[in-house]
Amino acid sequence: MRLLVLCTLVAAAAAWPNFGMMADSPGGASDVQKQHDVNSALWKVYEDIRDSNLIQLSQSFDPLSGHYDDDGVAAKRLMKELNENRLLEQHHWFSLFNTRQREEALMLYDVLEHSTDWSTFAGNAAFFRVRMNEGEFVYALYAAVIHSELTQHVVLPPLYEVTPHLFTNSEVIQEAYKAKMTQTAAKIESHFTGSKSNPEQRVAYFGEDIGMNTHHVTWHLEFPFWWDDAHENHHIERKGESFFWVHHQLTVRFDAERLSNHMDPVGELHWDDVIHEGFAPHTMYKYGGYFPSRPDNVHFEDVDGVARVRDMLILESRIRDAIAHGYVTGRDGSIISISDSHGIDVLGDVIESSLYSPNPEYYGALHNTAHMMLGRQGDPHGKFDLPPGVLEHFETATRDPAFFRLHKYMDNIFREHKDSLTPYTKDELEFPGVAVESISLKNRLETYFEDFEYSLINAVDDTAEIADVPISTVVKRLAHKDFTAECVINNNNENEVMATVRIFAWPKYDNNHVEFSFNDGRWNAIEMDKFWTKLAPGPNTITRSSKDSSVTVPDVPSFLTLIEKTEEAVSSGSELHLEDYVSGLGLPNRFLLSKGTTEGMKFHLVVFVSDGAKDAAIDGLYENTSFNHYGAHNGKYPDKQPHGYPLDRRVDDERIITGVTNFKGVDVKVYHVETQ
Ligand SMILES: [Cu+2]
Repeated sequence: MRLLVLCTLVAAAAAWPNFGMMADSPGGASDVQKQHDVNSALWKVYEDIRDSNLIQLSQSFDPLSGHYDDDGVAAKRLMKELNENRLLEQHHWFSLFNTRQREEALMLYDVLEHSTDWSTFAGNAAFFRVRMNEGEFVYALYAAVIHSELTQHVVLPPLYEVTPHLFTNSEVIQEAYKAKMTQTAAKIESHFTGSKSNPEQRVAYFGEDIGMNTHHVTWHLEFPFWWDDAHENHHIERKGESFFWVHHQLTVRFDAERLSNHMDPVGELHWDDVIHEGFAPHTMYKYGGYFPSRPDNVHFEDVDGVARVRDMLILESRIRDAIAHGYVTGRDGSIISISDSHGIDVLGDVIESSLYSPNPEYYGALHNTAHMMLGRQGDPHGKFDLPPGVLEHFETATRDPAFFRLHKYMDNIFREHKDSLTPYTKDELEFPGVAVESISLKNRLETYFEDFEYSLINAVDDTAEIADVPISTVVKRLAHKDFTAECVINNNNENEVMATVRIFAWPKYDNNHVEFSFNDGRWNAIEMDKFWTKLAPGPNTITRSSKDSSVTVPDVPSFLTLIEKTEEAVSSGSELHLEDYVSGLGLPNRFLLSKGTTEGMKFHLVVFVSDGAKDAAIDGLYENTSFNHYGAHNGKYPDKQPHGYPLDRRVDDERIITGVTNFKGVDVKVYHVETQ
């Protein structure tokens, strides 16, 4: 049945609907038109464009005649590069970590971002799609759709269906080519990389989860390290802190998965130690061959053109010096204090590093360089002319278990900083008159593996003359049953108050069944949810469904569904309702719980209720939907408190935090139910 539906969709897509620009509101094209154009620009991105309007634009549009808010500076610059044949060829791999390739992608991003009307945006997309490297094009278009004001309501198709090579195994891709060549519909089973003799295989479902990979890529698109305020139209608030937080959460979640599978938490990687875990990616580029492998137990080597191992040690020591001092030194020698809540933001910018770093000349780019160092250990001197490693793409990085070792290393540096701050006092933590009376779960917390099917149509080569056959892959992915938590919160004040409810959970025991201390547990806390709620005087029963968790997003509809919905709206003249999918920034909603164990794995679930009026970054603005985004209004994050608050600082005496009435913890169990 499922296959049948897919067939009709594929047929619909083969007969690609064509229509001209639709007239609309004074703003220009409608959201439906924009969605249609973005779909068309990304459909079969390695092939010729199929949409006749875009084909025509690709031939007739002149980027120099578009409308821009930068006087066409970006368009002139890119056209010059194009006309002087300096741009990377098509059918070549692309990596954001390659400086020149990134510059080219960003030149196109700038052109799109500075386009002030849709005909200029769409015209440029069509024009450059047929003239620039496909990887650069996809990156630039994704970044532009996320950041441009023109595309606020456009939903980006799932990246795993646009560039499937970066999300699945080479074996699956080869099967897909075979299906295409023989014109035989295929539903190919995907398996996680490696074999059972590799213990890391037990947690491969986490690193290779396509939804988690999409979350990771999307985060890096929303908070790009290359973001330049001088160039773009706004400042991205708390970017460095967000860098810390999103990777900290991936790290602690990975550790919880390891504990669920009876493995120790991941150890940190270090420059003068061997890289214990090798990795054979079994993944291939669309163009550029296979991703390079790395054997077990290799010693870090200097990487030509990237960095020397001792440079990395020097950068690390400069950063740790800054932490010990409580300040970083700016380019001009100025002293920038990091010994307060804001310090983590500066430190995140320094460690990544982003263009927000106050002194990249001195502190370097520990994270970005480390990704390249680690990514190249299979061919450090370029002897074998191998393409970049999985660590040099945000899509593929987490497939390599060394990714988590690398991030544990950086997370420990962040912890050194957080631990240097004074613990929160009782006064700071208290919310007078408010008490969490009870926390209960309405259902058993239950995880399982489900089959997820996605299309590989865009992975294979084809011609417009021959209709597509449905080709898809089915992959197992971790999911859980929806659950509801109920909290009784007493408000002993006379008036209604606004509260911020923060929910975390951490594994209760380590792999030897030794209970984590409060201080270690809270550092391993997984953020489950955060939301505002009004508390009336007296007892309040707050029920919250896992489906509403603000750290997660629902599955984006498949590319073909997106196309189908768009074309329906086009032909009926109706509106598109894709609001739920506009931000792909959160973790997948089905991924909220760690796997747990069949007998039930104990987690400590804590609820902390703080004063919403004090927490709100914008007075009176309590938008639950905006916690996922980089900002509710004008790029402002709605919550003033640091990410992870109040568990972000060390707890020397747990009685202080567990003693306030607005904090409560209970033990819960996560059960894993084996399917098949
Ligand atoms: Cu990352």
